[in-house]
Amino acid sequence: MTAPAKLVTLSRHIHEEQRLHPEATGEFTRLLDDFLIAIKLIRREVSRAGLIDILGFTGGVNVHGEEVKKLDAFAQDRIFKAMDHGGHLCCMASEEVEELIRIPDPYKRGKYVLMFDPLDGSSNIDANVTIGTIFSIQRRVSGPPGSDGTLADCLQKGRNQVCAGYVVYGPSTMLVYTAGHGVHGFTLDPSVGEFILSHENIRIPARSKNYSINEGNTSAWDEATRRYIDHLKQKDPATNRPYGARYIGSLVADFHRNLLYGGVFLYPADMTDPAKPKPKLRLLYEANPLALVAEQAGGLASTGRERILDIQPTALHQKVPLVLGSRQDVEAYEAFVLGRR
Ligand code: P6P
Repeated sequence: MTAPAKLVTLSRHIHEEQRLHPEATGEFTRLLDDFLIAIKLIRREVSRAGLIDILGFTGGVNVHGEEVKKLDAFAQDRIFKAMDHGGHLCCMASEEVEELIRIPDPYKRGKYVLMFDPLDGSSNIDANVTIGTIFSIQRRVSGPPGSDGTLADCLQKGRNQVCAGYVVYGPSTMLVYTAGHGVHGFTLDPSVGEFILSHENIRIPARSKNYSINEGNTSAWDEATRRYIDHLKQKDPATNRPYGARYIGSLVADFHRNLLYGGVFLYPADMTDPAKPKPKLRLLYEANPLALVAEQAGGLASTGRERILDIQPTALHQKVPLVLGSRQDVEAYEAFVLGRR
């Protein structure tokens, strides 16, 4: 990753990326421009979350004439209202909405599908912990142009995604995305409301020194996960040190740190009842988009037995075990799961 000398906004970068897709019509650029509007509004509310009660915005209508809701419902509402009328989408899917989200009449149905987690980790917001928005864009595969999107348009393998990324609302707000030509990070300059290219062509270190997992769940892990984590706690011959433990409990924050510094994030299924594995994280709008970013940055994403991007989804809110990050660390975990170590 090199520090960019040029001053490039996200909109300009997307426009340039667009030129790499011969069939692109500029619609993709306008889709992401609409999405950015929602992100800036979400970031404004997230940045003053602590004040919501103090300033009395705990209900009714705030100074902007907007009904004040829980932040994740607010984020959901802003993304829906920014994206429902642009004519780029045939449908949407959201962590906050049980059913497939139709494009309201009379708006035009477009050729893309947007799936998103509007505010992942929002339970952390009261403690001022970094949270994020995760998004995935697929090209529609069903029905005639202009018709309503269907579940088939959402239930595509992650490898088909045309774009994926996340926004991390931390000390600064960053948007990280890939459209299949590398991973690029943009930091919001709030004084001008522009996302400026700050991390061009992010590459995740092939091997890391940190692991991210909720060790409170140790008793629910399978044997391979227990052996792998115990292995990480032994001194690494290469560094004469064990791996460090880094866990925020906010997926976007944990992943973003691991993407920049190297690291492996694990959320294995709860195996308390081996006959009924209980994974936690969602495939379509958490695992798939972060898996595409990880692989485009030189990393990997796996369930331990299968690469995330190769999974054929079967349900909108399907959950999967997720191991994500530095390539050699994910491969090492897979070796433990497959009994090769
Ligand atoms: P646990 C937040 O609630 C979330 O969905 C992810 O952002 C995070 O990685 C995970 O759950 C944390 O789960 O069980 O460790 O609190």
